[in-house]
Formats: sequence, C-alpha cells, structure tokens
Amino acid sequence: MEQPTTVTITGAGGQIGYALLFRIAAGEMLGPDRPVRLRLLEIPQGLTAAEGAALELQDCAFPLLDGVEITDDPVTGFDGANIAMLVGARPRGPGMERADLLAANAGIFGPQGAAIAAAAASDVRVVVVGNPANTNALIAAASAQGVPADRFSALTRLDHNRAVGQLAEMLDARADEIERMVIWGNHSATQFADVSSAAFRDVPVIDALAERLGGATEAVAWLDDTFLPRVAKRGAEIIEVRGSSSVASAANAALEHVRDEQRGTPWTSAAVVSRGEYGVPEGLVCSFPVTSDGSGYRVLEGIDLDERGRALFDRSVAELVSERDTVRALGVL
Ligand code: NAX
Repeated sequence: MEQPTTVTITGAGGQIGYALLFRIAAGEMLGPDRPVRLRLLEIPQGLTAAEGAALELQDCAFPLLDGVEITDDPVTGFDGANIAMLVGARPRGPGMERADLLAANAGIFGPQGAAIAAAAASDVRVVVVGNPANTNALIAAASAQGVPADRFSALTRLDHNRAVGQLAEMLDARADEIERMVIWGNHSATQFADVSSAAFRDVPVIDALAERLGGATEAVAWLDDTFLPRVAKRGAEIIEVRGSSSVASAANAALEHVRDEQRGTPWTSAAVVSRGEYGVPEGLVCSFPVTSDGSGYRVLEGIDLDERGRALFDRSVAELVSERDTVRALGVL
C-alpha cells in the first residue's frame, strides 16, 4: 500500500462537497491502492456541516480512509496537500454585478492560492470547481508564488460529460462509445462544445448524426439549434427541473477530472493555463482538449477548427480576457 495522499476540499460542507467526499474516500478517484487523508476547509458558518459529513465518513469505515481533519484556516487546510479541490466560492447574490462577483471571489481564491504556496506539498495539483471557475483558477495560480502555473486547472469536465450524454442519447449509444469530444473556452454560456473531432464507433459523429437525422443539413441544424444551447444552458435546465443546481453530476465531473489527471487519459477536456496554444493569450485558464500520462494535463495541439468553430472559440476567449481585465483593474493580478 502506498503512502496516504492528502486531498484538501474547500467548501466541503456544501452540496458538491457532500457528493464528493464519500466517493473519494471509497477510492473511486485515486484507485484501490492509494489511501487518502481528507482535509475539509470551510468558512466558520460551514464547519458544522463539514463535521456532520466527517461523522458519516467515520461510519462508512472506508478501508482507504486514513483520517479526516476539518479547519477554517487555509494554511492548515492546505498543509501538505497533494491534491486541492477548490469547490467553495461566493455565489452571485441579488443585484450583484459581474465585477462584484469577480472581486468577491478574488478575496477567496487569492488568499487560498497564497496558502497553497505556503503550505501544500511540492507535488500539489489544484482544480477549481467554484465559479467563475476559470478566472478563480487564474487568480489562485497568480497568487501561488513559486508553484508552477501548470499545477492549476479548472473544471469543464461537466460540460464535456453533458455534451457526451446528449450525443449518446441522440445516437442511441453508450457514453463510452463517443470519443474525442472537445469543450473550448470558458465554463460559462459562451463555451463551445465542438463535435468536429468526435467519433462514434470510429465514425465521425457528424456523419453518424446525419445518418440518424436524415441528412447533413438536419445534423447541422440539430447541433446548432438544440445541442449547443442545451449543453451551454444545462445548468439552468437542471435548476428548473430539479429545483436545485447540479450537484452529483458536478461532483462526478470533479472526481473524473482529478482521476484522469492523476491516472492518465488519452483525451478529455479541461481548463488549463494557456501557454499560447491555439492563439489563446498566455496565462488565461482556458478549456482545451487535453491528455495526461499521469503527470498532469497537457494541451493536445493540432486539432482543426473550421471558421465557424474558431469564431465561437474566440468569443469565449474574449470573455476570459474581459474577466481577466476586470480582475486586473481591481488590482488583484
Ligand atoms: P454550496 O453553497 O452548497 O457549498 C459551497 C460551500 O463553500 C459552503 O459550504 C460554503 O460555506 C463554502 N465556502 C464558501 N466560501 C468558502 C471559503 N472561502 N473557503 C472554504 N469554503 C467556503 O455550493 P455547491 O452546490 O457545493 O457549489 C459549489 C461551487 O461549485 C459553486 O461556486 C458553483 O457555482 C460551482 N459549480 C461549478 C461547476 C463547474 O462545472 N465548474 C458545476 C457545478 C457548480 O455550479
């Protein structure tokens, strides 16, 4: 058995935290050979909910669970962390402008980035789930002096999985028969869910859709009018139908993001710090097609985007630039 891996989860007393903790402790994220030590980082108001979850974790008697600690101090929370999952964030309140939201979250992710730099293990990897996830990750990375920027990522795996789910339903397929889906850009309504590289049983998805829907024109119309808006607005659809935001699917996506980064994957989508790939300004945390050999996500380069796809991607990148500029104007970066 390996040494325990320390996993810090912020906002662990919240809904996604509750859906995530038990699956991590059961070994679903890091595998059956890696014991885990859980650190639950909350704000004072969230501590009792985290304590309740910790009692239940104890009652599960998970063989891989090497301990649970709860704190509201970021430096204690990230002490020795190998993996940090930043879930807790400030939600948009009534009448709150986007700049206010970015500023409020900068007040969370700046200090957390600094605490990661001060206390986390030298191999720490960080994923930001709390929204606005891409720009929160940018702020955390910029505040974590001495920690390489490529250790930071943000979650777009839920968007990726939502897109795969929609395609699987339309093609009467299992999700694992859909390969090479790509989410480009921001985790927001401007994201671009791109099927142009995707395949279904080794047939281009676009051809499989044309066969299913009776022609290429019908396939393109379905993609533009139904698929793209549905994936981009799926969060709102879940709230409307369920009466509450996505929780289990978000926790599942966060778990798969870390699992694939740590254990390897040939292809998925994740928001990572741009090094200029696909012309995206350096330093932005942008969703790309990525691969991992177990040592971190790397952008898959050389994927063709047609003119229309490029325009959609550029629109989302422009939003990321504007978020970054807003945060810069606040003096955070
Ligand atoms: P909850 O409101 O249920 O839980 C958030 C928890 O974070 C609370 O317990 C709160 O006390 C804690 N918290 C707040 N500030 C904190 C801080 N500074 N340090 C530590 N903990 C802090 O929200 P939940 O449904 O769990 O969602 C969490 C976040 O995920 C939200 O920002 C949400 O917008 C975001 N999402 C991101 C998704 C993605 O794909 N990137 C999808 C799902 C979700 O919408």
